[in-house]
Amino acid sequence: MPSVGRSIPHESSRDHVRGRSIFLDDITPHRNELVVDFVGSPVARGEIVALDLSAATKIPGVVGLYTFRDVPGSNLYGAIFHDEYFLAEDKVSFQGEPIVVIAAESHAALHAAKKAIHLDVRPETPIVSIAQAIEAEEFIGPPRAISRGHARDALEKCPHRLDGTLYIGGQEHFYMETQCALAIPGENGHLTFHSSTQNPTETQVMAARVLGLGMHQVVCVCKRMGGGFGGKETQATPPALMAGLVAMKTGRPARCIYSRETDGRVTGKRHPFEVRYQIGFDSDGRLLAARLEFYSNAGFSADLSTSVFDRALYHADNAYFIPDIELIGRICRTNLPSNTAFRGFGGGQGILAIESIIEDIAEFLDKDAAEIRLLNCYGAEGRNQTPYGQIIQDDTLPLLFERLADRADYKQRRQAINEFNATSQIHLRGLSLTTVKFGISFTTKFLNQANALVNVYTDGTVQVSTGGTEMGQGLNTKIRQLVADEFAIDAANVSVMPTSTEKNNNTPPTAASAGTDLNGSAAVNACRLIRERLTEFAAVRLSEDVPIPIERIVWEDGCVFDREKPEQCLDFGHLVHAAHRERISLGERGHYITPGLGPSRPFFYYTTGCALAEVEIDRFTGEMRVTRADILMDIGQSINPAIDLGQIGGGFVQGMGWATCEELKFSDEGELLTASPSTYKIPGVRDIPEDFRIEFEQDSRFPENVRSSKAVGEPPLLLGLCVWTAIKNALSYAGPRGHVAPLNLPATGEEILRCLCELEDKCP
Ligand code: MTE
Ligand code: QUE
Ligand code: MOS
Repeated sequence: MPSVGRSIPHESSRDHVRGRSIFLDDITPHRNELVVDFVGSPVARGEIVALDLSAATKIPGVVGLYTFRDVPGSNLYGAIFHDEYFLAEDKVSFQGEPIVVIAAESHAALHAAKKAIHLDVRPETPIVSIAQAIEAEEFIGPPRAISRGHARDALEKCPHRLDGTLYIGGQEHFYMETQCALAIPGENGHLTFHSSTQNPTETQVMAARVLGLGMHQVVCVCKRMGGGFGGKETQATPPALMAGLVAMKTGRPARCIYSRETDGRVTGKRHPFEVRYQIGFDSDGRLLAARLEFYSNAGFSADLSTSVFDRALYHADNAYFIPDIELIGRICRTNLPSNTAFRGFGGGQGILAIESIIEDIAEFLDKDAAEIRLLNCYGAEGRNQTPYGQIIQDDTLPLLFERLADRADYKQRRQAINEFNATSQIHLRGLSLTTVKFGISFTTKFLNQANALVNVYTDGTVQVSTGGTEMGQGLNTKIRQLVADEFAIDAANVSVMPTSTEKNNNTPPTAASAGTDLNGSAAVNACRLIRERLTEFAAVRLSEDVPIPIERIVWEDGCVFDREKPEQCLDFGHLVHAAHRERISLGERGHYITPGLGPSRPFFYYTTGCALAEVEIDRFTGEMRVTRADILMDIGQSINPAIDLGQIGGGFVQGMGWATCEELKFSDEGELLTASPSTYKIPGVRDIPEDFRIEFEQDSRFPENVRSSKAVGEPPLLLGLCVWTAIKNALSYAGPRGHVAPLNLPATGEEILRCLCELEDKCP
């Protein structure tokens, strides 16, 4: 029976929950292993005027203290631009910025050393907000733009226009396992890292650069992560560099594990955005022209901010055709930790503006927002090209939209809500049906490739290694299924091995939802090369005299046989054993590149979906409940329906959290005020929609991608934003008709109350 399409269990369901899975800090300490921590800047911006390590050096158990002067290679590094200091030199540019690395025999010694370090930093006034950065003209890179037609002129001629500004907050990744790494020194200057990273190659490249080694002297291994969500694409690097520096200097293994508090303070988060917009439309609600100006808060360095920003622009249309459109903006540099990849990667910020605008248009025209969405969906020729030139081929969104509206009784429920809100004194209900169209591919072309190593052993079992990393999303399970089917064997006979740069070189990060597409395809390519050889071999083995034509050889249920003589079959184990005796190679490397990408086709395809959320808000407390959510997605042919169901439900709730309860607060001095779960609220089990229905289209397929599947990782997070639009819809029932709620994100209780008091003109 084929594996693909079946819900074989993810390793987490058996082993994570029993505590059997090995995460980085479960690796038994090596003999002589050191613990590593660092002292960071007490202020967000300033100049280091004094640093005295002499007292700390004398503490028993302290083995080494290192500053930028001890860095053997380049102290400057970064994922795209080399604009970050590994250890601060004279200036500091965010609170917590590492200055001194400490190596010790024990945690007690680390703590004592931290206290004994004398550090004096002269503070300067930091830039914290987007507004301050714009004022000071602190930008990263040149202005960025995508446009089509003449938005300014077209706006002048539109029957109706709306202008506004939308503020979108950031989000903390809140992976269960904090950033961590273990470095083990070897011979000839070699270093082996175990790193909880989505990008082992990045760790390898940066370690080589900063520690002054060749990449051939560095190996980076990642067995699994306790969650990544984008937060471990680039920012797994600093703890690895710290452990690596110590290992190199002392010749001893070294481990650096961030505390939750440290992780919260120094690692970047989702980018906050500010969007200024002007939109033109007609009396039916048809979008005619738009100008959107995006500003992102990047923090102190570029990190992946340029790519995140590009993805925001690429998603500013979401699923809607806008003839004349101008998308522009700037990336703002501030004195905050450097914001980074986070599930959705700018896409969510991109679509939120247009979704918010559509709610406003609905209120303005006194129409149903769902009607306006459907009216504007990409469709037939003439209305099927994005602002960046990509043609939307066989777009199924209008179909999905109508199907979900129908299955979830949108019309009746709208009617019921109208009636409820007309008389309700305390509660207001809202309903919103939204769409998502998420582009799949890295927008940086060279990243769209992967390689895989497949080893078949003489007992018929298989090991596969790729550059893809497991962070809970089920990549390893899906790769096992794909490989099992290539050899028509049971998935139990396939092992996915720990990710290591020793087996797979120059790999892209496991990101952009393309982990299975890229690494799964590379693994399949490797398997096919082996299978070709084995098919030829079987054609000889199964024949009496002349070899059987290759086309007649069938692989099925662990057997290889001649289609015309199915009773005489070679068991896979026997076949490979015999092949090996004939000196046929049972190992192979596969390489895969995403086909068809080009300047006006940044995305291989789109993963699409619709969601419908119903919420109830309390007019007096601002409290909000999601009473029901329905999701319908097109994810092609699912490789593992149970895993995809988990991805969709989890992504939706994570998106809901961003949209409603997760609020990051920084003081004017650039200090994170929400560095713990007591001040930063992620959704809990009771925040999950009371009635939650997830479906995916059973009959949809995408034959160009591996086993006709589509990527699923990030898109459902964006669907969670329909909870936000549903809140906006609930607010539209308050105050006078035609007055829109100036709702920002997150829509916390406070934010909901602020809108209510503005709408009802009862502000204190
Ligand atoms: N699911 C779990 N359980 N944990 C994670 O860290 N990361 C998400 C998503 N789903 C994540 C997750 C992000 S940001 C991405 S890009 C994809 O998984 C990456 O994996 P994939 O490309 O293999 O789907
Ligand atoms: C989506 C992504 C990423 C992206 C582009 C996307 C991503 C990522 C990069 C990237 C780009 C240039 C680099 C680099 C990384 O681009 O995750 O190292 O030089 O890392 O559309 O998720
Ligand atoms: Mo996901 S944000 O692309 O790691």
